[in-house]
Amino acid sequence: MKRWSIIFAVVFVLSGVVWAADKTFQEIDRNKDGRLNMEEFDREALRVFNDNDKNHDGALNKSEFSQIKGAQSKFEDLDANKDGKVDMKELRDAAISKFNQLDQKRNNYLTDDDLKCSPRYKPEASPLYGIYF
Ligand SMILES: [Ca+2]
Ligand SMILES: [Ca+2]
Ligand SMILES: [Ca+2]
Repeated sequence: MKRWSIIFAVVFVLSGVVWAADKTFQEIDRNKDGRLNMEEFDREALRVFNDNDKNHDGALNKSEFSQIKGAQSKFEDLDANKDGKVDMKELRDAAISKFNQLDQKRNNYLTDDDLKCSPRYKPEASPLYGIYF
């Protein structure tokens, strides 16, 4: 019985670590103004991009892309020039269009309420994935 509770405790701690690796709204909001602008998304997206560009060729192939937990877009949709890789420019073009769709007030930032209007909104997921990936 005691051994089980130790195992559960370990699993609980590990799942907390994995979850914390997904940055939440507050962490992406670097200037702490309670809203997210495109620069803040870009910075966070670049970090995720570099983390997953395992062969360091400046692009994500399908297997690299598939490692991104929480990614909501189809690889094929992001690969605009159909070369089998997604680069930061393709990601950013797609991200800007999603950002602009949500930025109804055209003030170049998104609040938590704006993000909740997204069909891609998931309360448990990092807001990054509503815009990028
Ligand atoms: Ca901000
Ligand atoms: Ca790569
Ligand atoms: Ca491409």
